[in-house]
Amino acid sequence: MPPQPGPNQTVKVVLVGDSGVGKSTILSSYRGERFNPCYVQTQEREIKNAKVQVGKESVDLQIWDTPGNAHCRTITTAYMQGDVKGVIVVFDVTSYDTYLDVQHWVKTVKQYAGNENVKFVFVGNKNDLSVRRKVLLEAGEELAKQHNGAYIDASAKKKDNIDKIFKTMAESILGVANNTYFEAKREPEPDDFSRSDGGGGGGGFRCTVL
Ligand SMILES: Nc1nc2c(ncn2[C@@H]2O[C@H](COP(=O)(O)OP(=O)(O)OP(=O)(O)O)[C@@H](O)[C@H]2O)c(=O)[nH]1
Ligand SMILES: [Mg+2]
Repeated sequence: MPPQPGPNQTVKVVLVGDSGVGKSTILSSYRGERFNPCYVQTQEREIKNAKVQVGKESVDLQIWDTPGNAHCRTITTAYMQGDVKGVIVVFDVTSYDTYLDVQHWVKTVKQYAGNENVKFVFVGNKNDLSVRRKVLLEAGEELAKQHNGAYIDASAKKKDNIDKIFKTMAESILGVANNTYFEAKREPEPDDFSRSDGGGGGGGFRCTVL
């Protein structure tokens, strides 16, 4: 097994999932930005850095937000290359298709990431839309079991469990996570967050309220 990254090392984490599931909104929510109901489709990758505290240690995550659009998937596979330590796979709990597509994303990661020890955190986003919910919590937890990762039920809109996504990923990379983490009722700690200058375009051209 390759050595685990030590504290204060920058590690690459990629956010993937179908278009519209809320990847960019999760990231902006984590940064403390206001929820934007307007859909601005990601066209290229955007990179943001987050320092996440795990106990007395901190991990610098370099988070790559990728476009879910099927037309951009060749580019997205390129973003998965390099030394990827963790992948956050997002689906929309109101769309069963986006849940089914998680398997496609996992397969693509395994094919391109070049790191068989890559850590997975699965996120069922938009859990604020409970009336429209199609994917049960248990189905999300099943993904975590199947791929030896963690599952987090979240809402970027309500900022519910958003800190936990990145904290779980950091813990997992440091090798201190356990699969019951998401059930633990820990208070989120303030994370230092800064935007890097490596950002590509986030410039979308559509504005659709889903
Ligand atoms: N109700 C609700 N809407 C959300 C939530 N998260 C995101 N959205 C909305 O869903 C739409 C798509 O969100 P994005 O973050 O742009 O989705 P994305 O996965 O980055 O999409 P691509 O960039 O095309 O891959 C936007 O209109 C958001 O406002 C959530 O937790 N709840
Ligand atoms: Mg996006």
